[in-house]
Amino acid sequence: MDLNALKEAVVEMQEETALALTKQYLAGGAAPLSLFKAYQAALAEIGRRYEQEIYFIPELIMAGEMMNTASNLIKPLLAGNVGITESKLGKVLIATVEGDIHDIGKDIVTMMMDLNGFEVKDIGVDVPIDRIITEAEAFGADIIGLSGLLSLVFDPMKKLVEALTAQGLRNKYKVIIGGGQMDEKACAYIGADAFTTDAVAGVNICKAWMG
Ligand code: B12
Repeated sequence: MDLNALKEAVVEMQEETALALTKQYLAGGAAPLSLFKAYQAALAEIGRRYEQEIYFIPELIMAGEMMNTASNLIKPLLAGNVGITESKLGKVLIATVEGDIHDIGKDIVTMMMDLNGFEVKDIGVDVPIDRIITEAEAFGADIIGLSGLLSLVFDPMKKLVEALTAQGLRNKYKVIIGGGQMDEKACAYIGADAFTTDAVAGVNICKAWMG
């Protein structure tokens, strides 16, 4: 199914068309995940236009709202596709780190982890690194998942990994970082075990870690 019309409508801020197309594609049997991908690609393009000063904050806000509306339609369909898993694969603590309030990607990956058999605790946005560590300890996490969309999160993420090492906890946790800005270089700088810009790929990395 060609989802370009949907991507185009989102990029062009045609809220009603985007919603109508989302419903139409879902009714027509489009894979729910492919719709998420179309929205993610559209939001990346909106981000580029923001950078070029073609779009401004109101467009970013509207993009977030369109994505949230779509998520609410798509999520129940994903849940229906996957059976409830009795025994959990492992525990993942997820947070968007301090300084950053972007939560759309975090919420998607939290849902995908949950649907794929992980026990997930999402402790929200703008979370100080000390609290992330305390919560991971209390939850008994196997994996710490950090979300961040702003490049200013690289430093707090790096500090978190350093704090784990200083407290003798580094080997206790796998650390995965996600968000549109993440790449190999950021991952090496931060000292994380893996990075991803895709929720499904992130789930697969975590599954591989848990054997
Ligand atoms: C929507 C949006 C907003 C909304 C956020 C709404 C919300 N509730 O989240 C609002 C309007 C609030 C916003 C605010 C700002 N934003 Co903004 N925003 C965006 C935009 C357009 C889309 C982000 C998004 O939701 N993408 C869709 C999701 C699904 O993708 P994703 O987050 O990458 O997540 C996927 C994967 O990365 C992965 N993933 C994500 N997290 C994790 C974690 C783990 C553990 C794993 C495994 C996987 C994973 O799974 C997801 C699904 O596949 C981006 C553009 C872009 N290129 O990303 C800019 C962008 C991130 N914003 C930007 C900026 C500058 C800002 C502001 C500073 C603007 C301002 N001057 O006020 C503020 C910052 C506020 C703050 N302190 O955080 C810049 C950041 C630039 C930089 N290098 O730092 C971007 C890149 C735009 C740009 N190109 O300039 N923004």
